[in-house]
Amino acid sequence: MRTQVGIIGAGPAGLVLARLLHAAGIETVVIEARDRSYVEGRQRAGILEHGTADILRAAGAGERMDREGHRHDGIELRFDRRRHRVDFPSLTGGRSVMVYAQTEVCKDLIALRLRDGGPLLFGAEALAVEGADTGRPRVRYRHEGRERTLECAYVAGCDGFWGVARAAVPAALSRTYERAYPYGWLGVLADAPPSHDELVYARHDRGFALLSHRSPTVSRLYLQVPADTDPAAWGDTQIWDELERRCATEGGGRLTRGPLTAKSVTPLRSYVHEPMRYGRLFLAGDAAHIVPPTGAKGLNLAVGDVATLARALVAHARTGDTALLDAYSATCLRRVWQAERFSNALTALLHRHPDATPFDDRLQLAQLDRVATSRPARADLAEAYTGRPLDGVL
Ligand code: RFL
Ligand code: PHB
Repeated sequence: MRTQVGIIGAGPAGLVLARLLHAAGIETVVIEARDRSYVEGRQRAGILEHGTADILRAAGAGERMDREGHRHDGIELRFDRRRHRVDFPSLTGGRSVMVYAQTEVCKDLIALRLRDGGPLLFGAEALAVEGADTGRPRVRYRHEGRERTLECAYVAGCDGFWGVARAAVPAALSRTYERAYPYGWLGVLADAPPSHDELVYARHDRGFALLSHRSPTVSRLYLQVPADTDPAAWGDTQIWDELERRCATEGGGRLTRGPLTAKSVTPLRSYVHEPMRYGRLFLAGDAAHIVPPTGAKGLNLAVGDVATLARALVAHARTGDTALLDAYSATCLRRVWQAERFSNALTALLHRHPDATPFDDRLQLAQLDRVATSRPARADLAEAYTGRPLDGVL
């Protein structure tokens, strides 16, 4: 098989890229290792930055998001049994975020792709990217029990952190930057209406907790746990009790409880691979970088990368100019490192390090108090959380 842009991975990065290129008349083939129901059911992100929602709309994939998603104008921080709201529009000149789950973003994009008739092969596992530094890169993959080759003008490695595309960059050219955190998140889905109308980020001596939303009847909840925790070791009542304890405030109410329908543990990690381009191979999304989920940046970075890549590929197709393709890695990495900085800082602000001393605890509380009482500190958080505009991409 032959195509203009071979896309490995049908997560948010691969699916948005396929959609943007289709709209510009550029032919793509998407190959995805897993089956459709797995990709559509994988529980992950919930928060779309302002700019991400705009890109989805511009790609013609914003209709259900605008109908069923919820605009959130702030978050609540809890610490020391007190609550502090961070109001986004007043701190950022009118920006907000959209609560709309990654599962729904992927369902919408898959439906559009199949309607467009563009090839999207499920159960097609890329084995390697070959000839990335030549004029004719190829993706070797396995589909329906047979090994095949996809010949491309360009390859987009959108295959997530565990994918194969990154390995095509020669070790001598690769630089990686990494931090593993000594804790993870136990994430659950609950058939229970959200207990608070905005997301709640809680810092507690027993660890971080997050109350998020999926719909008016489904909550998404997280607890900081040791990285090697077995989710099955946590019973439902124990999870609710722990969430309630960590989110408790003076005079505050109880959480609305309901049956838990999914439980998993995610380790927290920061990771950046540089450069994000090698020859005709472009890495995008989690294939190139990981942030801890505290700042809700992962999906947004993935969409930002592919919007930048689509613009560069379209400019090249129309004018033959390679300037934007040549700038791709540096353009993305600038934004990536800002997200790494913010995600790391918010993680450190809200999580309890297992080796924290009483001095560390007081410093952390002083820092939170500064966010609660200083408008510039709050504005800094609000600006990073809602995301900076993707200049020139739309
Ligand atoms: P994905 O979503 O991992 O998709 C990669 C796809 O590639 C496929 N694949 C292959 N296909 C073919 N051949 C191979 N050899 C392949 N190897 C892999 C995979 O099956 C998959 O379908 O990467 P992408 O597209 O870069 O998207 C990144 C996001 O998924 C990720 O950054 C976010 O989910 C991170 N994240 C959050 N991001 C946000 O912006 N806001 C949030 O609120 C947020 N919350 C979260 C999160 C991630 C979490 N976990 C579980 C890591 C909360 C959690 C708990
Ligand atoms: C989620 O709803 O899954 C979610 C929300 C905010 C985060 C991380 C995850 O910071």
